[in-house]
Amino acid sequence: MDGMVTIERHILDQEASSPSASGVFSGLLYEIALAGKIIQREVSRAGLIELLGKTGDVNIQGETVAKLDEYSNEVMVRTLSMGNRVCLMGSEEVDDVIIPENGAKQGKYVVCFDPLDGSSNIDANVSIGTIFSIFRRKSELGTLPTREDALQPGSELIGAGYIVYGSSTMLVYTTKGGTVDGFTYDPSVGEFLRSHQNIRTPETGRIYSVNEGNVQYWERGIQQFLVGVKAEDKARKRPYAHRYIGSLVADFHRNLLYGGIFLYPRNVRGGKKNNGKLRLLYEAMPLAMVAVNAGGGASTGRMPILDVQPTELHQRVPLIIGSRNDVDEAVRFIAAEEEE
Ligand code: AHM
Ligand code: MG
Repeated sequence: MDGMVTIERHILDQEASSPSASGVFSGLLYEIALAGKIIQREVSRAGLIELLGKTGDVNIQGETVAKLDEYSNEVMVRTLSMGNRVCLMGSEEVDDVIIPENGAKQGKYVVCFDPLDGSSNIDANVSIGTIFSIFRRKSELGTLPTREDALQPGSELIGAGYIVYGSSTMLVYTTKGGTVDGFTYDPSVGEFLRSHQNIRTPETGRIYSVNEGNVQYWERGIQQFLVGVKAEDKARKRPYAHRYIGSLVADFHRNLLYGGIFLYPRNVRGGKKNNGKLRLLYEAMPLAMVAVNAGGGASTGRMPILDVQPTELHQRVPLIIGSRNDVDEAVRFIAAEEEE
């Protein structure tokens, strides 16, 4: 930790160095951090609630137990609706876009989020996370927002990041053209403190992360890339280690720090996921912005994730993300197979 810089201080410092900053965006980031604190409190009690809340679904405080992902969604929507900064939200938990009553006309920003990704892992105490994308609104200020406000490509992102609820809780975020910075939550002071300044991901990794049980369904380029990362090649430090938690934020975060590649390919021979599994707007795109700003890469296999124009709020996209040289190599394998 560098001299106990809170996330608030960090955001204010960044704002001070950008003459056009209005403070509204900073307020929005701070709201996301606040939502993260509230969600982490509940996540850290999940086992206890399970233990004590079984009879009649009532927790120790006498409140009805909501599913944690629904609860996290509620927290995000309420927190982001507070300051009239947001005109429209998109959440993995909600079919249509969410328009907050107060900010609809005057809110300058659009936020898409997965409030609790990897929630099927909760019962096993495995790390889970919140992922968010921030855009400027497209529709005119003073009017009602439209669905198109959410359907913006990654090149329009002005901020993105995630919160991982792991052995400690950590918030990682980046802004357009900015650095990637990480903040670890200190429960004793109730603050996110800057712990990782200007994160850079290794250009070449040593880990590959993929649900390899599905390898039979994938295109040949991916299959051959995977054969390559497992083949012994001392000069290239191969074989890579295989690590797969099955919780996107946790798998991504580990690879960001240590170097590695995460893949969730599309199925081309059977299986249902012909666009992969992960969602463009609030899973692939925000992590792509973090990866790219940390010196890494992110691709669908055919184009950069940040160039994909969304057509639907919940659209899925194949995802290859992580260390730049590894992502580039996977993309080359796919292209080579297509030429044949
Ligand atoms: P979810 O949004 O329903 O939680 O699903 C997303 C999760 C990701 O966290 C993870 O990368 C992926 O599903 C794992 O999928 P699989 O079990 O098919 O490997
Ligand atoms: Mg998810």
